[in-house]
Amino acid sequence: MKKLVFLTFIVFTLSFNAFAQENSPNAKKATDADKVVAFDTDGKIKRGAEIGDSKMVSLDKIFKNPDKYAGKTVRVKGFVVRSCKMEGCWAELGQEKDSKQTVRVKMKDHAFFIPLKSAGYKVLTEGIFSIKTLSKEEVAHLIEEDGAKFEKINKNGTVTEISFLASGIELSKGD
Ligand SMILES: [Cu+2]
Repeated sequence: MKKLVFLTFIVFTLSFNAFAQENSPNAKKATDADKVVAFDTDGKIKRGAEIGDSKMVSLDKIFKNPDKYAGKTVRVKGFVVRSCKMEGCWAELGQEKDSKQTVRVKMKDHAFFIPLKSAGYKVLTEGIFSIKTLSKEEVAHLIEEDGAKFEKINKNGTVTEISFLASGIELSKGD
């Protein structure tokens, strides 16, 4: 019984955390300026915190061994395969523009955003990996409202995926 209570607690905590981001005191709504593609003079779109000099890890390594990098601050490169169509609060990051295997990059605290038409751009981002289970409701929201795609949806409607909480992100023209 004790175990069951504990497990229930864990499940609640996890699902609460999934929504906590949008309720962060730093959370914002994307403005029109956030939503449009506007490169700076260096040919970049920089959003969120300045990218630091944490360890560079390839997406390939992450896919092979996600647990090893969970909880550590690292930098990754890739391409935007798809991104949030509503506010630009997440991007599916792949090794190529049309990769099937992707990592969901979430802009930390819902406090900064990438343009709505970010697909195909090259990405450099810094943040923290985690393995996340999204609730059925979240999965439905991401698909219906935001235009997300999932490789594998569990029978009960949840999705377990590799997530990346970005503190900062840089986009450039990819070729
Ligand atoms: Cu969004």
